[in-house]
Amino acid sequence: MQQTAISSQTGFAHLTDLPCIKLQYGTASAVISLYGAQLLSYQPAPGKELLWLSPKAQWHNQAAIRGGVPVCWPWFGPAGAVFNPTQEALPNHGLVRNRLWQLIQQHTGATAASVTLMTELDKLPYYSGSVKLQLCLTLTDSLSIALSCSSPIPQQAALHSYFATADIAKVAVRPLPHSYYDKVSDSMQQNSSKVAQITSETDRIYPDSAAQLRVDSDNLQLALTQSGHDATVVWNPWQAKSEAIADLAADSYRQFICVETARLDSAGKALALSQQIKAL
Ligand code: TA6
Repeated sequence: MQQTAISSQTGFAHLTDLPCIKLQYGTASAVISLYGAQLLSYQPAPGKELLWLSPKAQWHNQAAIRGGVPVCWPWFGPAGAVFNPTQEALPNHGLVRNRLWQLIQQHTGATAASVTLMTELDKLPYYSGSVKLQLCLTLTDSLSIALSCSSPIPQQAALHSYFATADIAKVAVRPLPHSYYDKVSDSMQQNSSKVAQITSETDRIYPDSAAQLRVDSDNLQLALTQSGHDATVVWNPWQAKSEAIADLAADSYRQFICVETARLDSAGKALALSQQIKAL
């Protein structure tokens, strides 16, 4: 039996005034920000950080925090026509990364610690009713993030995880489908192997990806289990984009790989998307 605990804390890393919640399960811990319901830290053992947070991340002035596990909802990337009938200027990756979510449930037991955060939107650019989105974080000998919305509205979503690596050149993500949409060249591509390795700017959408993935590098051996998804996104901005993006340092691209569990089908139906992270 492990000791479990949940506590509030103000601040994480250099984001000293950020409202956060810390979960503990034995010697494992996780920290989630109420701003964006964004997981910022997962340490399966003390000092073994699996997530990456940008040294230039900020959360004031409506900024989305760069790093951890941002929640993209109700659209992924720029808002497509379904989500933006009046062609407004709408933010990339949706509307919930820069809102304060509410803690609505917490539980500590012998086998897990968990919290549920909720945000309610009174209206969306394409839907006038009120919609609730929940994120449940469960820490046990792995960490699960489950995002759900029971309203049958058009919605896309992604758990946009930034995993920390000591060396991007040694990262391998597998097994991935041979075929993927390459956002860098705006074309479908075929990879002869089922492994993604990062040697230049990478922004790939792999439709129909498996429920179980591995992410490996020098310091990182992870098993990811995903459900409710229809795609996995693999992103690294590489050097030029790292220099161009205000909240990344010039060499940040060497330090993380994004492996994202995504639902891109925008059909009007409920959402239940999850990513489980387990250190091997
Ligand atoms: O998931 C990959 C991606 O959509 C990229 O195209 C890239 O722009 C990235 O996310 C970061 O987006 P952000 O809005 O956080 O700057």
